[in-house]
Amino acid sequence: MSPLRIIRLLAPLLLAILGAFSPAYAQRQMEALGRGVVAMRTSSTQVYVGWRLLGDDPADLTFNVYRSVAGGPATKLNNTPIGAATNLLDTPGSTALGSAISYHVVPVRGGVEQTPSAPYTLSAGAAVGQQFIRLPLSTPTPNPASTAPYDVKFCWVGDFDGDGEYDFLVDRVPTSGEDRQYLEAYRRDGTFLWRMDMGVNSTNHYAYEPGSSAISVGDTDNVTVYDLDGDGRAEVIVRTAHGVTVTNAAGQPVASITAANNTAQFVSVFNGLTGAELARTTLPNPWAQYGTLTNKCAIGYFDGQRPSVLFYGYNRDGDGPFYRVFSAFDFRNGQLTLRWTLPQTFPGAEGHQIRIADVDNDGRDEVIDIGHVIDDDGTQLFVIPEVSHGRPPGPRELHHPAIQLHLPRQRLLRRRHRRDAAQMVCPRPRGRGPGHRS
Ligand SMILES: [Ca+2]
Ligand SMILES: [Ca+2]
Ligand SMILES: [Ca+2]
Ligand SMILES: [Ca+2]
Repeated sequence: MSPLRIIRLLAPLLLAILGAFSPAYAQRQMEALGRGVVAMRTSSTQVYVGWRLLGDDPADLTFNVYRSVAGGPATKLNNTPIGAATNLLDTPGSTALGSAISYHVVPVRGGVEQTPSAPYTLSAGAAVGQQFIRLPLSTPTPNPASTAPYDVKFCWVGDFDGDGEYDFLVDRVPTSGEDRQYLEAYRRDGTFLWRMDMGVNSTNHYAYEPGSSAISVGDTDNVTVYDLDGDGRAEVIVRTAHGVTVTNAAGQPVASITAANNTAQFVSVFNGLTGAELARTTLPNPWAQYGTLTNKCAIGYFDGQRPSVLFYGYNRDGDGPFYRVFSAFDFRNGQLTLRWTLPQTFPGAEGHQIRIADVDNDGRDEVIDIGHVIDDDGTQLFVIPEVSHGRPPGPRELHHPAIQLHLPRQRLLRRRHRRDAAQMVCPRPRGRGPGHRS
């Protein structure tokens, strides 16, 4: 029998064996997003219009683009449906540019128009090159008792009202002094929804050991936004403590958190539209003897199908070592439960930001923190002791089986490291890296 004939006969068996060992990837619960249409003036005569192609869109989907001036009838801008791009340049004319212009797109499949997108309105006389959305804040200062100017440091996005378009959560933090902090939620059109007063425990903003309910300090946010339960509306997830309260746009109380002391810390899930607290559980702190925890937050699909929220907390023993703990939580059927928690005692191998990715190609997400990776089940996948403090992993290539992480370093690393699940590359670093922390 010829070798070719043998291979042909064995091929089905080999494929069956390979299939048995290949991970079966379940469909991930994703956000229900619309087309995210945006428009901006690129010159005195032209407008860029862009929109979103979704991961589960059919490959043959095309789009029609419509323009409406000053609330007038919509005019189609393209002769044939657009399939090669998700943007176009419009030349609406000087008269139109002096008015508000609304754009929307309509997906086309098999020659039939589907559901139109939400419109995006470019205001009359919009500035050329303005690549952002102006969002008027509800008030110059959310704290009438303070003389400190209040600014915005971080913004989180999620669809609070379920229309498929992102709304906004922003922090309101004093730029000087020791005053309390706030969170504010807005619809995409700027409608103010609710305000969270982080309370008396948010006045200490020391980056390494802030107050028990402080947010947006140093590289820790203690806040994130995501549709955790898949109902089409995003939740707001916050590390809370005694004294946190929420009021709606009319100033009426919506939520209040009390505790027997100022050191107890919780993870709370809030309704993104109303600010009502939906669930709360205790934030594990195995290092309570060194103080409360400040946290970086992330979303990971640790079971391969549904999102969990990760809190990566740390504190410090005086001016000495940092102590860290990673805790993952599930918000399902209205209940917030601890999925796993992993205290860490080894020094270094951490950095200013974390990344979430499926590095071992099993369909479930891992947590990447500079020099170590935590497996989807909360166990340590590997540690590279020589890699110490640094910047977050840079561009990565998401084609499997290898994910490559490029790490800006703060200290020299003299040899290349390889691990089964990831390859870490550090080509001839020179000198001290950016943002060295003494
Ligand atoms: Ca929305
Ligand atoms: Ca939800
Ligand atoms: Ca994985
Ligand atoms: Ca894994």
